[in-house]
Amino acid sequence: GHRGRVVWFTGLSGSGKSTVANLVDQKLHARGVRTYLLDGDNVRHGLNATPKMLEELHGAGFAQRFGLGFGPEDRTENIRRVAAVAQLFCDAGLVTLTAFVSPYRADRQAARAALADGDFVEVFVDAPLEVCEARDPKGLYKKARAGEIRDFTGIDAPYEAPDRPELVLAAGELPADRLADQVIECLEKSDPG
Ligand code: GGZ
Repeated sequence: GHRGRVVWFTGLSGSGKSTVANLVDQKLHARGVRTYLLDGDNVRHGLNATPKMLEELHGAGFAQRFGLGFGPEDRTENIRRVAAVAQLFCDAGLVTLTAFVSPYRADRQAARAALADGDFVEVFVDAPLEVCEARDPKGLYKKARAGEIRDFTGIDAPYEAPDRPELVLAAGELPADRLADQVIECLEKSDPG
């Protein structure tokens, strides 16, 4: 089919958003579905570059104005731009997967509101903080606990869980491959075409 949609993964750092989204991307691709995956790796290094990255290119003042970090306003702007890009890819007929912490309900709501009914599929990657912190794949929780990183989600910055997501993944309990199958099943149920 040619129906574009946005599959919006949200959850803590280390919950498995990117892993599951990558598996869903591969599985959809294998079925001939045209997809695109937006995540921190391709967005926060490019479109939404950090102040540090921009400083090298354009100097401190420029970096201050246009770089995006992890304070509340920076996250809101990060998600606003991601939602805008996702909407464009969706218009182009792609199943667009986004994998960002996206901790604020209002920001996710705005992303949803920009799309037609049914085109926004919110997937809560629900792993308990203890599980994410035990995984700590990048050592960021450890740094946050030590006070070396500030505004870290779940430690000294909030995460607002979705009220009515289309899907909740028990990401502390099931392997990523099973979770990816649940996402595919959810997408097929809402659009069998
Ligand atoms: C949360 C942070 C932070 C802070 C760096 N808080 O596990 P990761 O490494 O790969 O995923 C996290 C990613 C979060 O970026 P997002 O663009 O998804 O965040 S948001 O949607 O809130 O704008 C983590 C890393 O960047 N990271 N500092 N302070 N995660």
